[in-house]
Amino acid sequence: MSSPYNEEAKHVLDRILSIEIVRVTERAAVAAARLRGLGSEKEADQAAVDAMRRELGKLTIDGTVVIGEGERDEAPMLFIGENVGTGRGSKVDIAVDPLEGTTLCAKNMPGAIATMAMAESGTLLNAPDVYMEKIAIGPGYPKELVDLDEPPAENIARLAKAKGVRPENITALVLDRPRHADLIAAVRKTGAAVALITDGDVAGVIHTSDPDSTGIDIYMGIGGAPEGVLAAAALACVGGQMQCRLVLDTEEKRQRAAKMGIKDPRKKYSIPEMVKGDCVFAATGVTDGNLLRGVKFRGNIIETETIVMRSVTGTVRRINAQHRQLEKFRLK
Ligand code: VTB
Repeated sequence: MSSPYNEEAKHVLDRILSIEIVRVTERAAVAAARLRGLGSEKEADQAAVDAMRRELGKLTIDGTVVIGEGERDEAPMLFIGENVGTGRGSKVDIAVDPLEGTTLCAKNMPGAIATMAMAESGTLLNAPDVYMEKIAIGPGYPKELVDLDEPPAENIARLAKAKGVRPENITALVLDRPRHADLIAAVRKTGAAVALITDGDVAGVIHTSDPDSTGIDIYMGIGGAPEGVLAAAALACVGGQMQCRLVLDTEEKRQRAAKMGIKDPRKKYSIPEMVKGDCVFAATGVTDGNLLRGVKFRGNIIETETIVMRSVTGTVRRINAQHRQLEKFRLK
């Protein structure tokens, strides 16, 4: 049993960590931003991975990557199962996407971010790098208002009714992919609008948490599973709703998932099943986007914007930082 002193120490540490992780996403974002618009997804991603890993290594945590760059045999860094941090301090699960939207960064298009989440050990869903069906709405609605297994028209109708508006006043955000042709047609048939994004569904899901400013009421469709867990961590902090299901459509994928502890390949996950404990989430803009401003290089000053959220209190902070590049300030 932990003593009250330890509980207190853990609490203080967690509060400190919610600021510490800002440095991690800031550093990854700056590294990727240096390669914006150069057309090289791989290089930009690698730069973000290197920077994130270096910075994670400085944190006083005993961390394990559960959502990372890939499975151990395919990713040399930040692979699933890698230990990160100093090895002292809280035992935590780490989910990272050092460059979410590699193509957005390579083409210098809006919406690339560097993002990560940290949660109590053993509480984040260990998802393989496969597709995931997702549906998400923001806070303030009746429980389980929308359902992954209901047709799009039914979900739009329920959401419109709960909001007290007509379907015409609802906007759904969907990844622009051929696989979503039927979904897009079904949503439009209700009269609701579809906003399409080319990449970046972590930010896409987060947009549902503040429909008044983003204009996005609901996220629907199939994206990456790692991105799904990261988005779930963000919504866990602000109280939105999300349902997800891994797309395990081959025996090979089902076996990979089974190795990660997934017994039911058709399981529908809600947020508390993907993020079972307290968590912190952070994202720094790489390119300008609706959620965050991208990195600005201004002479000797580098500016970053980060959003950081904590599930314990539901606090959302935006941190605008100026990083001075003078020799005496240069961070190692
Ligand atoms: C989404 C999106 C990501 O992958 O998860 C998407 O959020 C899903 O994969 O930014 P496909 O591109 O194969 O549709 C990304 O685009 C990252 O690659």
